[in-house]
Amino acid sequence: MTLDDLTIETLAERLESCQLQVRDTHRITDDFPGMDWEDAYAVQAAILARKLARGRRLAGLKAGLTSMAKMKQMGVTSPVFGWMTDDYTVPHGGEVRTAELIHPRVEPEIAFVLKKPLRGPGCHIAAVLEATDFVLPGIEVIDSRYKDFKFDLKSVVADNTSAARFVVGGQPARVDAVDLRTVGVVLEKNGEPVAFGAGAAVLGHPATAIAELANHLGRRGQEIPAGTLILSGGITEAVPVRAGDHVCLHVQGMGSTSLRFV
Ligand code: OOG
Ligand code: MG
Repeated sequence: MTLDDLTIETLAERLESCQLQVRDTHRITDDFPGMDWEDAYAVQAAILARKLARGRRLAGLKAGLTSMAKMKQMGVTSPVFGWMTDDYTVPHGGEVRTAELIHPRVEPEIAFVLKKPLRGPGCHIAAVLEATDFVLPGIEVIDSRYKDFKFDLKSVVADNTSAARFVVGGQPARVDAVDLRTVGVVLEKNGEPVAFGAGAAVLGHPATAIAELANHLGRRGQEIPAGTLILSGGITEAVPVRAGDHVCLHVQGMGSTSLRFV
């Protein structure tokens, strides 16, 4: 850590205020070029603490920048991890109020729900599959609090990996009923297919993203509790959306989920 508690708290307040007031800001690494990963995750944790103190509840965890398409789109090279609170949840087929977001984009993802806790280090695909209750389609709505959606890794970690909204739905599948590497995904916007991919786009197998999250938390003495919903990361590049758009994600063998921007 290079930043003191007061600075961490000030940065958390700055980023959360941008989210709540729907305005962007410059990268925090512009002000603190020497900040390290622990600083970045400490800012992210301080934002969560602010929300929990106001009565919000944790609704899930996420891995991001887990596919080549996403890393290339954002110009970065390694996965990042974050969280979603209950107010980020959109019901299956529900509405997102676009005026509450800065410059939203949508991502096709596979969501995991655990029946057993996972703890790293040493967590691997097999442990993840054994601990998974079911998988299902998930659309993540990301909304970077940084100007023009441009950031470096530490800035985006501090900004809770651009998390904003998400929907899950469709047909939950057991992990032995689908091949998560070859499973095909089609993302449609207003009835037009706009992005396609297969599960293997995420680190070769989406369960790897969950294992990496468990290992990341394990290094901090934390685990992923049983029952946790986890988004494993965008399979394709993220697609910009605006008010009036309807977005639907089809995942082979797992049905569809959708949301509408109003
Ligand atoms: C960072 C969050 C990336 C994903 O699924 O790759 C992410 C961003 O691109 O703004 O959630
Ligand atoms: Mg995502």
